[in-house]
Amino acid sequence: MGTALLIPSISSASATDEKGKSNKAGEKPLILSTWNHGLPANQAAMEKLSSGGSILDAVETGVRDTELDLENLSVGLQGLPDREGITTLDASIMTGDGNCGSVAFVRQIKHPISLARRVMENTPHVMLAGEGARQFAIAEGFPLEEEVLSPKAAVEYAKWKETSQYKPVINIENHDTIGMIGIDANGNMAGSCTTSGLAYKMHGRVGDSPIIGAGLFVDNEVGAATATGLGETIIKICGSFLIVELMRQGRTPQEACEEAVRRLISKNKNINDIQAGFLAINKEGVTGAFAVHPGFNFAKATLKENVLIDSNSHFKP
Ligand code: SD4
Repeated sequence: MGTALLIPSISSASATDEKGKSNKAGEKPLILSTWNHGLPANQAAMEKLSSGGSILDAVETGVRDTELDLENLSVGLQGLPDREGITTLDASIMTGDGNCGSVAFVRQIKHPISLARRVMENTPHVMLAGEGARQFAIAEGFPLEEEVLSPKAAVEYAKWKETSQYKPVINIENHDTIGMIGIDANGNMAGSCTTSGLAYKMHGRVGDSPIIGAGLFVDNEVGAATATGLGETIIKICGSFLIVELMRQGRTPQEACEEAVRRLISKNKNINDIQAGFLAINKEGVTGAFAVHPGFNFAKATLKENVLIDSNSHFKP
């Protein structure tokens, strides 16, 4: 992390005057990230941007911070494992000119977001998965981490093994995938998304986060969107792509996020057990956020502040 704090220190106060609502007048530069781990991630991203990094550098740097957070059980190698006890990671990165890269079902890599960036920059492909992604990481000089659960994850996995029942849990302690989208002062956009996915998933399961258009989509001509929550439901509606396309047709970021949530709800009968949340920014720097259920929050950073905001939701508390 840089030495000079180029944005004011983190505030945990919700900006209640804009709870769940878009900021009507856009602002640039701007970074939005899912959940409360978005606060330190935004700070790292803004510092990168303010010290001369590109918006792509900023969104990579920001979520690398979360990938190292030992308290976080849903991002990085300390995340909760699949039902075999193996932690597998998904990540994607995209720039507003349409370049993108992702990795899925990858093991032993501390920074899958940086591996996704290498896929984008150093291969003719968009996505690498599993053993192929790991081999590519080795070729690129990424160290392989020892495959052991973090102490916290090991305790949780042992508890889960007592019943071995799989049920996606919504709003897991307010920690979840980190999706980050940002716009620089010149209107260039980029986004990143990284996760260990659903706890106790089937071995080989891949969620929305590395799927371009589902967990993340960015287009400088329109805007950017990212998602968190039950990935299967987000993939089925191409959530992030849907939001960007709705903005292209004239919806505000807020309206687009709300429409995506309505679409997701209309396609799922067991909606009481499903949480998903979306964030969006348009090319003017206007923002939107919406979730299925209460409990989703996000961090918003400008040059002036970095605040945690409670998202509005379809179902009310
Ligand atoms: C996934 N969307 O793998 C991610 C992780 C998440 O609740 O947000 N889990 O489905």
